[in-house]
Amino acid sequence: MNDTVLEKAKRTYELLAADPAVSGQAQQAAALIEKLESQEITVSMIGQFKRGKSSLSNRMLEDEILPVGIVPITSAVTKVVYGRRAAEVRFLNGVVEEIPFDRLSEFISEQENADNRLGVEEVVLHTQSEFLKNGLTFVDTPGVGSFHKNNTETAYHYMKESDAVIFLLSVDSPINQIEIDFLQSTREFAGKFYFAVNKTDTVGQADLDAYMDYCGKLLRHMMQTDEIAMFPVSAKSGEGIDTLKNAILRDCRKSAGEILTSSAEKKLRDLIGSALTQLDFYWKAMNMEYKELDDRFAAVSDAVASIKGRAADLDCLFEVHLNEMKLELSGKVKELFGMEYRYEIEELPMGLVQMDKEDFLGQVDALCDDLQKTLSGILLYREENAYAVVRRINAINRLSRSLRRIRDGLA
Ligand SMILES: Nc1nc2c(ncn2[C@@H]2O[C@H](COP(=O)(O)OP(=O)(O)OP(=O)(O)O)[C@@H](O)[C@H]2O)c(=O)[nH]1
Ligand SMILES: [Mg+2]
Repeated sequence: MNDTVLEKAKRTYELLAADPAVSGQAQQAAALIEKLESQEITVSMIGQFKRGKSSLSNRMLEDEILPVGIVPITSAVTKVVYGRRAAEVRFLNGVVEEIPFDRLSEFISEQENADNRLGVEEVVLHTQSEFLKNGLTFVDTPGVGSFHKNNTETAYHYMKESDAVIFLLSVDSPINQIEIDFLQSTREFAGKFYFAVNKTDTVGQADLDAYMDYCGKLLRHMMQTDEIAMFPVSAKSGEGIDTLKNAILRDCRKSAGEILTSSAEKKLRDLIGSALTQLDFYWKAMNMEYKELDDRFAAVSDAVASIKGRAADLDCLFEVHLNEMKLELSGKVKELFGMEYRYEIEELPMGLVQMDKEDFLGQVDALCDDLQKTLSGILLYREENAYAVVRRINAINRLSRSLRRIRDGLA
């Protein structure tokens, strides 16, 4: 069964990779293929802020590694995998830095890294937890709905990567609209749901029963199924944790393929949808007034000139600057043309190899020139040759049709 969705993902990748107009989606398809081939499941802890996600994660991992607290805390996606105890911070600019565990909150707490001013992309922790032994990746995420909008955005953005989710509720607060909205979005991507109800230590049995009954009905209605898996737990006392862990491990053993297939089909549907939206945009761009396109291309030229000017003045950390320039150019294309134009961001472990300046300037030039050439090509900017125009229009039509066919074949 997995083969089918894997084949569809591969076919999608081939189609997308052949057209630079959808390079962002091609990268996503490549990541999806890698995930399906590795057959490794990602289980994410998600929910509203302060439900106890990090506390419950610590309990499940039997290691007090994640910072917890009374105010909004978690601000970065934190992945946990099996291995010798170590922590690494991955920055948006590609730099990867190993840090001691006692410095974690500098990078993943809202208080110490407000609005993610340090540019953390994610943190990866390695610990020898039994729960992770069979290759499961566990992820703690920022909570949605707090004053800190960047945390909500990070959580929404990240949930697209989860295969299975532990959706954390808390017995001291019935499910609310913020949680309902978040759950509706998550349904579009995850293949399996575990609804954990935390803080059971704070109520008596009668109140807990009433809560489970009320939320159970609501969740069955929202998920349109009677098979809702609900787990009352207390991160504080440890009650119910083993039942939750065992259910997840049993499913990972018995139905990993099914969970991955279901989540991969949803992800493939989403990325095809986003590629089609992008192709739609080209129609609009091709029909734009010359003046409007001229202005946008002039803005690209300005951005390129500014990058080249800055590059000439730099004298160290060339690899980091090159990655940052790629991110800057992607941002500019998004801003001017509304499209995802992504580059491979090279990973840079600390103690990077020093690129020399000549090589760096050559790469900056190539990056800038390629972007202008590609944009002109895909948007047919000032293209006088009618044959080239027809060929491009046909290519976009063919690509859209093929993508729609794959999407229609998904469950
Ligand atoms: N009584 C009780 N308190 C809990 C339990 N789990 C967590 N808490 C408390 O709830 C508060 C929030 O815990 P966190 O684990 O930081 O919550 P979070 O969901 O990770 O919060 P954000 O990262 O800000 O989204 C802390 O004060 C915890 O001590 C529980 O099972 N029982
Ligand atoms: Mg947290």
